[in-house]
Amino acid sequence: MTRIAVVGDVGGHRDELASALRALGAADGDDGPVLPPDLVVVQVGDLIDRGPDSAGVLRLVDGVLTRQPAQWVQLVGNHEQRYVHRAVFRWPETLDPDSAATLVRWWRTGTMRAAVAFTDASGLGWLACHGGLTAEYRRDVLGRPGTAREAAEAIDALRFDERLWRPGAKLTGSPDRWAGPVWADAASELHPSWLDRYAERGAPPPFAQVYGHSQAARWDADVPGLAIDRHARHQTRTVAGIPLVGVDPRHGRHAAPEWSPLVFADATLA
Ligand SMILES: [Mn+2]
Repeated sequence: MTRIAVVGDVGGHRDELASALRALGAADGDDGPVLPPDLVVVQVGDLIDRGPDSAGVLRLVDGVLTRQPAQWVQLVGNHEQRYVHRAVFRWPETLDPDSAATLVRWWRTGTMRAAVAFTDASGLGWLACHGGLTAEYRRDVLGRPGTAREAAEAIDALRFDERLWRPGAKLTGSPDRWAGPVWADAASELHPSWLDRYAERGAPPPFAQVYGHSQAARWDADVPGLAIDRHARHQTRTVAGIPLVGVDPRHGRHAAPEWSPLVFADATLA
């Protein structure tokens, strides 16, 4: 059986990523981490920027993708978007040319994707993408996929389509229920979208989701209906029994004091 570890935004913190992998059982090989055979890592995007060593993060991940390609799923975040699509926002840091070329190669070859699906031990389907999928984007852009797997395939089919990158409140300042899966903001777009759909029509989300990019609340907040794990740095909103889990540890220039990947025992990649 497979353990799936969903790793939140890394933000250029190579040492944090390496120690998280070590805690998951990775060995320190001569060329970088070697994952144990039962482990698949899903990284939700935003590997780069903010922290001290974006280039080192990309070298580490590129090594695992080369040596153990079946055991690492790399998703695209809006920080990678600057290199594989267009720089739609300004950022004070710029990758060196080799690092930028790595991202472009991953995107062109399909090594880096926009979404992935898996099934947990209870049989629940999960969609993973950088920002999360709103109910409106699922309905109007993707054509109502009924399963996490169909949703992931529909999102990935947009990899060279402008609609994949549709921005939301984090870029424009105005909440947009049609914000795309790279940009949707948990507090103002993703959570209200599914909560309203359920409140209006009694329709539960068709699958669970795990995403990075933003968190719905501050770590010290006390929000009804939102479970905040301050140690792991996960935030879970449950809509009609279906979880939406944010895993962005929100590292800044300095790493979060504590954080962990979200681990699913006995899961199956779609
Ligand atoms: Mn992001």
